[in-house]
Amino acid sequence: APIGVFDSGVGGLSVLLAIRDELPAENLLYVADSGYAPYGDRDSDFIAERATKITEFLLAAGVKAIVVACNTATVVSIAKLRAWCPVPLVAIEPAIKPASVSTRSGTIGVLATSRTLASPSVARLCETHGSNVQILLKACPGLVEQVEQAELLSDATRALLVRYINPLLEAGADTLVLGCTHYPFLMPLIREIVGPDIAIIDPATAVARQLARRLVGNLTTSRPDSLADVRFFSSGSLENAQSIISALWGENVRVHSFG
Ligand code: DGN
Repeated sequence: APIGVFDSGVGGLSVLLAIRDELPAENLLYVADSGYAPYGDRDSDFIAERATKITEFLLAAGVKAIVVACNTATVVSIAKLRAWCPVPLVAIEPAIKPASVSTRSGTIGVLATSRTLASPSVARLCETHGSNVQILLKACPGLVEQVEQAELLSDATRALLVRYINPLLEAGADTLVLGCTHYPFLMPLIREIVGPDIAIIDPATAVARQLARRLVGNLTTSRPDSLADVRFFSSGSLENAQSIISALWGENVRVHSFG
């Protein structure tokens, strides 16, 4: 059975890439809810409803586990999904804990959508891990859209990043948490802006490992003769989805329509 992975758009492909690296024999189904992206400005009920629809679709496709590869969807919908979803659910969330353990300056910056940063789950993470560490939350409107349009290196994207990141560096942050799955695709620009000495934390690999642990005993064993099957679905324009997903995934893929 395949593993289902979803995001509001193409950002979750950063998690899908980590899952493929960690579990190369697994068949994967990816849903990009691009027709409704970005989730950042939608209200919680709307996002939770989309998460439910996508989860039902993945279950109908026979998945053995579901990965919520969207921080925004996690913080608004994970409790509801856990209450009824019959297969293991693994959800990404901002890596505030590891960042607060590893910082040396005692100041960390968290980049994410406004919706994620305003959520009770992030407030809880800050309360639990913020006693000896200064946690600076930085909402980054516009970055998801830049990634959805494959503007990974443009001047406009760079200007937005500089505007969001510089105040964090000026405040002494030595560690940045990428709290939105779209942002790892901006890593080349982010690294260029912050220089070599700032730690940048992307929890995608940790999520893939957690998934592997949850599936112990239910993993696909080696597949010597054929490659694992990875299938892509989008609720947005298929033409757009096809070109952007192919670019971010690193090979030409066919995208099917969803929803
Ligand atoms: N990739 C989503 C996240 O991790 O929060 C972006 C959500 C959105 O669409 N704003």
